[in-house]
Amino acid sequence: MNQPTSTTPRRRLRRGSAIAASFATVLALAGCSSSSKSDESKDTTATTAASADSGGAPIDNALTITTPDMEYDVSGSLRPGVGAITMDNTDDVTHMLAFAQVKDGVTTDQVTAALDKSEEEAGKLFVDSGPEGPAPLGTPALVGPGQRSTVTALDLKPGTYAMICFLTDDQGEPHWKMGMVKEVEISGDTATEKPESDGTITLNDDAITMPDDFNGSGTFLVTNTGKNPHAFSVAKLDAGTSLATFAGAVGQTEQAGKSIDVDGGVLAGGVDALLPGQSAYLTLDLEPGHYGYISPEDMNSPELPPQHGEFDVG
Ligand SMILES: [Cu+2]
Repeated sequence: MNQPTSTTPRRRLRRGSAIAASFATVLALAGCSSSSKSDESKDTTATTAASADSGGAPIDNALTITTPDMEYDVSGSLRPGVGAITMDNTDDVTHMLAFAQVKDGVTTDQVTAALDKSEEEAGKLFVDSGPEGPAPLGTPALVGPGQRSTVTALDLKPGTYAMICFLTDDQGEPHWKMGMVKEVEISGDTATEKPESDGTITLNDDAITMPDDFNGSGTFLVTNTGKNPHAFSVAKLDAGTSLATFAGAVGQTEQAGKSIDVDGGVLAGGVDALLPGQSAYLTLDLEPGHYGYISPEDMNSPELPPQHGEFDVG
């Protein structure tokens, strides 16, 4: 039901807020991604991290978001600067986290009311909301049920941030309408402590380069050296399901306005929408299994983009 024209406004708010990249990839795989070239070269840096040891954030300035039954439950608080955001999906469906700064005084109710009109209308309530939407911070990507993704943004600004889930159920009802809109404050002294890195994952317009000894655990600097925005999403694949099949199914159901919880695998997190030159640390602690990774931006083909690969854990 979503033709390119109707998805454009909706994607604006997503884009740059964190979630966009995963979706762009997914939409691209379904063969109807609109062009998402961006000349913005913001110097924002972001870090994704989740301790491989404890499953928690690798730095002190950290926020944890769980998702019980269609809501964001927040614990901890964030100061500006370097801050970790953990998305721990405790629900039985996939969720996402659009995380973007709203203008002074904008309330959750106002965001919800504006979303009810259009996502374009809602976009007006956000800071730095240009034609492509709020600038990305480097935040957790799509997180499937029972999965967790931690992101430590390196350049958080003080202010009020809205968290929104744009995924839908099979009837097309968006999660934000069921309660997945929430605000958090970022305030206080600027935090500068960064996680220690176990290697670099490089995203560019042609490929993803993984660390040599990558085994699915550790904290990795994810950096976009390309000319377009890129995300990094990880999916745990069931035996017999290829990355192309799973990603295609996710894209097609999203495209059809249905739940993206398809058979064949689960979205295991990642980093959303990094602009050219932007970086983020991603800490993974993946359970044993077969995985695929993908950078779903700017692809108009039903084929897998060149930026993908597979690996085994355990
Ligand atoms: Cu959701």
